[in-house]
Amino acid sequence: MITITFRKDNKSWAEPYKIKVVEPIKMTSRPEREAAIAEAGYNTFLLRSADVYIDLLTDSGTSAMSDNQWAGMMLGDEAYAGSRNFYNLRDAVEQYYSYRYMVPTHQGRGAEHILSRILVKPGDFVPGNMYFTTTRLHQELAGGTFVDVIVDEAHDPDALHPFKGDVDLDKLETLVQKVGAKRIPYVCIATCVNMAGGQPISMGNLKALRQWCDKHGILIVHDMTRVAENAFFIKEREPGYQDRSIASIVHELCALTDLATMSAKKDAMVNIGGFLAMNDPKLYEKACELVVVYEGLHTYGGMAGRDMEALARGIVESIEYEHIRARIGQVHYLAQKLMEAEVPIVKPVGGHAVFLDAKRLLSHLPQEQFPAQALAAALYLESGVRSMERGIVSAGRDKETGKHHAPKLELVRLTIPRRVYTQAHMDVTAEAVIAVHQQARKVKGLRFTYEPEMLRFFQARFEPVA
Ligand code: PLI
Repeated sequence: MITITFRKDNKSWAEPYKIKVVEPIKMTSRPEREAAIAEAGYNTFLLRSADVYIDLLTDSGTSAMSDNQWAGMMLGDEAYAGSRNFYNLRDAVEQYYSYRYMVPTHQGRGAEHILSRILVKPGDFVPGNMYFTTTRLHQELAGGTFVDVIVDEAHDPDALHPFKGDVDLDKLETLVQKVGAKRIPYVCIATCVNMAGGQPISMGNLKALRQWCDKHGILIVHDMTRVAENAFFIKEREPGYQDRSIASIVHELCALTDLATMSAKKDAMVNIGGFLAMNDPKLYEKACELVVVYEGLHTYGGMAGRDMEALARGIVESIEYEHIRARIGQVHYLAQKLMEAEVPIVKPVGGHAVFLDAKRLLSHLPQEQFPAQALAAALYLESGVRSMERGIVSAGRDKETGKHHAPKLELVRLTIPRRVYTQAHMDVTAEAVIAVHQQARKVKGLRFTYEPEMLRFFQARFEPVA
C-alpha cells in the first residue's frame, strides 16, 4: 500500500491541537519580492524571513513547541555541570530510543563531527542510504569517502517502492569485496531519508542489514533525525506492524543500531539541539573527551538546560500516534492537491515534505543551469512561499575531480514545519505551485556569481542566464 488514506469513513480530520499564540505573517508585493530575491542572489537561504509569506524552507528548528515544552523551559537548570535537565534527557533517550549513553550537541552536525572524528580514519569508506550534506562533509573532513548503497528506486522520482530508504545489500557486498571490511567503520542509515524525498527504510531491511553487519564486524550508525516519521510508514505499510504503537516501532528501529546522531530540531520539535548516542561505554568515553573540546561539558554539550528539558518532553510528544498522523497527513494533503493538478512530484509522498521534480517541471533547462534553484526562486517570486533546492547545487562537487556531483534527483523541497501551519496554508501553497507550473517555460536558468567551497547551497549566489 503506497498511498495513505487520511480520511477514514469519509470523515474529515483536523490537527490534534489548538492555537494559543500566533505570529503574524505578511504578504509582500511582487516588486518587493523581485527586489528581495535579486538581493538574495536567487538563493532562498539568503532571503530575510520578514520577506517570506509561508516559510517551507525547512522543518529544522521551525516547529511550534507545545505548552508542556514551554513549561519545561521554565524548569531549566542552568548549572554548568550535572544539570537535572541533562538527566531527564538522558533517561528519555534510553527509554524511547534504547541508547544507554548520550552526549548533547548544539545540533545534528555537532554529533556528526564528533562521530566522524571517533570512527572514520583517512582511507575509510562510509556506506549510507543516500548522502546528507553535512553528514557526508564530516565523513570527508575525517578522510573518509561516502558510498551510496541505497536501492536504485530511491533515485527515481516515479518508482512506487514502499520503502525507498532500503539498503541494497548487494551494493554493500560489492564494496566489501572491493575495499575489505576493515576499511568500513560503519554503515550510516538514515530513517526517512531526507534527500530521497523523506522515504522510509523497512524494519525487514534493517534487520537484514544488522545480520550482514554482524557477519562483517561493522557497526550501524543511525541518523535518527526523522525516526518517528519512519515508524509511521512501517505501521502503515509493513506486514505485522499494523497493531504496533509508534513508540514500540521507534524503539525497535533504534535497538537494531549501535550509535545514533540526532538533529533534535526535526522529529523532537525543539528549536535547537541534538545529541550523539550509543551503547558502547568505550565509545561514550571517547565522545565525552571530544565533546568538551568542540561543544561543551558532557552534561550539556551545546545546549542550555531549558532546551534539554524541552527536548526531553518533545521526544515523548513526537511518538504519539495522533501527532505523527496529523504531521504526515498535512504533507500528504498538500501532495494530493499537487497530484490532482498533475504537478510532477516525488512518489510515494514522504514524511516531512513534498518534493517537486524540477527536472520534469522545468524540462527546458539543463541541469548545469540549476533547475531546482531556479524553480525555488520562481515560486518565491510568484507567491512569497519559500522552499529549498535539493539537487545539483546541494550535491556539491566531487572531492577528487572537482566536478559537480550530478544527482538523478533535481528537486525543490516544500518542507512542512511541525504544528505551525494550517491546511489553509497548504491550499495557498498548492495554488502558488500550480501557477508556476502553468508558466514553467518562462523560468530562466541560473549561473553562479559566488560559489563557496563547502556546503555551497547555503550561501551561494546566482544570476539569471540571459
Ligand atoms: O541541521 P543539523 O545540524 O541539526 O542536522 C543535520 C542533519 C543531519 N541529518 C539529516 C537527515 C538532516 O536532515 C539534517 C539537517 N537537515 C536540515 C537542516 C534540513 O533542512 O533538512
